[in-house]
Amino acid sequence: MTEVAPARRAGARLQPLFALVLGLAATAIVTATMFSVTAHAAGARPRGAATAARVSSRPGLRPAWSHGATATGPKTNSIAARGSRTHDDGRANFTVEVQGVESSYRTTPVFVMPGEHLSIRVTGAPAKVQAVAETGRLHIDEPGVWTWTAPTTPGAHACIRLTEQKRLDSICVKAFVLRPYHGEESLDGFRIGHYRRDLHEDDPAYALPEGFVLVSAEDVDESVSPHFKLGQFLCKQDGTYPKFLVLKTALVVKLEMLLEKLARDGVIADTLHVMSGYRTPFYNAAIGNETSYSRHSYGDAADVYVDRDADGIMDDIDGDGRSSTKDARVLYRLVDSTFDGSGPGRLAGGLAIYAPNRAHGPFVHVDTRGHRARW
Ligand SMILES: [Ca+2]
Ligand SMILES: [Ca+2]
Repeated sequence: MTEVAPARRAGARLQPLFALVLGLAATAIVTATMFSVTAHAAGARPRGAATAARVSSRPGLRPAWSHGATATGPKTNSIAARGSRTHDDGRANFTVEVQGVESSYRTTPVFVMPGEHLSIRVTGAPAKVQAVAETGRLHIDEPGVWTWTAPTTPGAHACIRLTEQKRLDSICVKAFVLRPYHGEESLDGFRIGHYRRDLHEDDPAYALPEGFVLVSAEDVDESVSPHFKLGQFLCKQDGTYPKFLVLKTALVVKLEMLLEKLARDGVIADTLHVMSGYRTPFYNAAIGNETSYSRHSYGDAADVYVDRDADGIMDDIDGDGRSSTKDARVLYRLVDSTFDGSGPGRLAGGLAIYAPNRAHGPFVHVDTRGHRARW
């Protein structure tokens, strides 16, 4: 099922330990491939329904990833007492380009239609890169360029693992196979609402989503990148699993880059709190938004803040002793100075500060609509 890049012709020169590692890896690859083939043969993905009751019976349970990054030591969110932690940026020593977005994050998500042909290109690797897919079909087009054909099962997700052969650093391009969408008001009982069919300002970024990520209860903790989980982007509306969302690779990459920027300024956080990621048009209207064109409904927007102590409000990252709009302004400046619209187009987008009110603390809205927007 899985076609891989030809191995380096160095068998005779392999050191015994390296050969052992390769042997174990090959065994694991074969096992993983067999497993996924078996799962597909069974035609089943019974994960959502089986566990929905367990999860819904625990309302208010905060997922582990939403808790503060500072797991040890006294709780603090002041800039003066951040300690000596370092930020693991989760970057590999080479870069992958998928769907027009470049990323060197060791987990990089990509969202594909059933049976879609996905082009994967590697740049900057110090040695030959080998690719192995857990499922689907992988074809090497030329050195460093592959075409992966997604399985036809909506809801499947699989790693296409790219490994450079010098230091064995690797990137998992984690492909999520979308459930095709044609404007239905709900999917498997999960309310979507209505997308407008007329494009806002003729911008194709406002086209009807072609598909949705199916999120079972187990998928909530699925990593989409080194510091973000799929569940962080779920719409906050009620409903049982499976749930559905739209998410864009560029948004996840942008949020990872923002975490790196924060770390360079001394604010080390394991993730950003995503107060609002994907919003169904149904939910967006229900919370009182009058626009039908929120970027949240297109999967490329997130309202975020730093919340290492998990108290539900922005941390005091400017060190003035309190949480306020000034802390959101720190995030704003970092985004504004990094993604000014003149850089990679896929990462350019909207940015706004929101002051605290009775319903929420301060936060910033970040999106990757493809061009600069401020309000
Ligand atoms: Ca906090
Ligand atoms: Ca502050």
